Amino acid sequence: MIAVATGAGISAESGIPTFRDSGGLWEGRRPEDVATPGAFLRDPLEVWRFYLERRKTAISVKPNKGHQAIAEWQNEFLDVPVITQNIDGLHQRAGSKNVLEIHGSLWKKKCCECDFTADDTVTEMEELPRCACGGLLRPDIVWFGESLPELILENAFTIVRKIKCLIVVGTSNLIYPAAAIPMTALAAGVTVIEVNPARTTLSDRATLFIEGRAGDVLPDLIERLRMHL
Ligand code: BV8
Ligand code: ZN
Repeated sequence: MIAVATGAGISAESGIPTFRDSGGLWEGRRPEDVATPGAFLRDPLEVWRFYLERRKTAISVKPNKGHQAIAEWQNEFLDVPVITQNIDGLHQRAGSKNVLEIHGSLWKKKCCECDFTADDTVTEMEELPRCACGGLLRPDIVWFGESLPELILENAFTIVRKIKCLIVVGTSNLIYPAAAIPMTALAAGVTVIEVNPARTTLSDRATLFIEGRAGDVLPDLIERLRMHL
């Protein structure tokens, strides 16, 4: 069984800026200014607007060959879990099932006061959305300093301990606990293949580092994997 762990880099070829590459999302912005509970407390409308902009970008692009290759593997290998740090929903739009969104989703909102959550696709906002309970509604996304959805994270760690091969695509492996996922796989003796045009903190420890873009490497990686699995 194989699983895939993805970061912002897999959506780069679709036209969604990554976080840390030049022209990245955080250029001109500090994550702590827009992706923290404190930022939302300080200026909820500004934070909502940051995410509504990202919704507009995500709506305007399409999944790329990297997303599609993974969706095809799921047909071929049935349950290829996709553990993603991304919130853009492009894996699902490419047809992937079994997607674990460990940092939440751009397409969901939740109440700051009660456990109300709902799908949400608006891209314009005049005034702050409120829950029936009166609480402020916020993007259902994991911000810096917030813990990740426990069950999803636990499931991700369980999966990567028992598979044969984890393919890590398009992440700088800088953000924890997401960056601990490939390390957990390695510690469990799982083959870890990293696909990235640049080396990262994982590259020296990965079983195999394949330098290249997701859309170029993933489609034929499955042919090479098939021989070994
Ligand atoms: C937690 C959702 C504590 C939001 C994200 C101080 C204060 C608070 C916390 C901390 C702190 N110091 C450290 C921490 C911990 C912090 C952390 O790890 N910080 C780092 C800076 C050290 N972690 C957290 O805060 C986490 N929570 O620790 O809570 C706690 C603990 C217990 C109980 C309560 C609380 C929460 C982290 C989640 C933050 N939310 N996203 C949003 O999206 O707006 S993080 C966000 O950034 C992404 O989700 C993703 O995880 C990360 C971006 O990383 P990547 O995806 O890797 O993207 P990046 O741009 O970095 O890299 C792109 C890669 O793609 C590159 O390698 C590039 O070469 C490659 N690439 C480019 N093109 C291609 C490509 N690859 C393939 N093909 C291509 N074509
Ligand atoms: Zn509520």
